[in-house]
Amino acid sequence: MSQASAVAYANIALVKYWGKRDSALNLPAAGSLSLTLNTLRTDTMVHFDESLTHDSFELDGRESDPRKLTTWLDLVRARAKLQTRAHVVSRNAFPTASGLASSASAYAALAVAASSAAGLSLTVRELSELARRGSGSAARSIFAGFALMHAGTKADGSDAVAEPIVGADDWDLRMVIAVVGGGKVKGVSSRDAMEHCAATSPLYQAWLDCVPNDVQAARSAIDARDLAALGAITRDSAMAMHAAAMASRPPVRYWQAATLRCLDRVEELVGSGIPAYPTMDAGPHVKVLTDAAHCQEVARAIGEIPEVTEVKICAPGPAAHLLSEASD
Ligand code: 2P0
Repeated sequence: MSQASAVAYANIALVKYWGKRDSALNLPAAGSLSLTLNTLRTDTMVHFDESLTHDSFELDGRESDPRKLTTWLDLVRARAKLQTRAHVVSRNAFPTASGLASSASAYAALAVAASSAAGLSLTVRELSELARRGSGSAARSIFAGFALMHAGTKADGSDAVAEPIVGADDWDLRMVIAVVGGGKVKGVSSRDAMEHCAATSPLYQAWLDCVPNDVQAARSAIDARDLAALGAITRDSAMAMHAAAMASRPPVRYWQAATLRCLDRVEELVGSGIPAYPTMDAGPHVKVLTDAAHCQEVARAIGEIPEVTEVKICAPGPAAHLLSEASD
């Protein structure tokens, strides 16, 4: 009987991940680059309990279907040579499965908690790989601040891991998140959407062709602390990803009318000289990259849009970490 608790924070990709080279091992088709945020937090407790006959999963106070979790926990059990079932309790400090990157913080927190509870002592690289098996973006949430995810080339996926590039304290940017439509659960999962896009979108290959240059340019912009350069890549990568998704047959469209209103408002801000660069994930919400000096003004401007139900200002956030050591 062994238990551990961990916390992890969601990340928002500045250069997006959209498409896989292997679905079974969840290997990305291209690299990506992200910023871990300080407020989108998941707390997870894992308890391997001899008295259980199956895994149980409580998410945000409700019993949830444990099937996907069991498949992932089997990886941990195989590595730890363990048969024991687990009780998992997880809580998100933000809407689940709505395009606010809840699976990223979820599987990063799970990787840290479950490996510790199982008695494993994994390196951060191994934690990143384990988190990736649950959700591609989770590999990046193992790390603080800016993280670079490698597509890797190995068939076993051991090189498809993230690495930290610039820490949370090393560049004081802000991500302003406009929650559109109350953060309701999205219609089509990003996993299904990216598979459908890869299979049917005439723009999918063009999208993949953009990514290596965008990752390289984003790295250079981060090294130079050049917000205008990083912001332009952030905006362009998101638009290219959504263009590829929208060109799927039938289309995958996460945008709502309020999404466009947010993008219009961001353009107005840019027109008045404010650094504001939008990005969007598998949901209608708009996230705006800006700096500490302008984040309040950006938040006020997009908060005025009627369908924007909540605005969060996030700063670079910490790495996933244990809250309590494993105990017997
Ligand atoms: C990203 N997204 O880079 C991209 C941009 C959504 C849009 O990673 O299938 O839950 O579990 O590996 O990580 C969301 O997809 O996908 C995502 P899986 P994941 O953040």
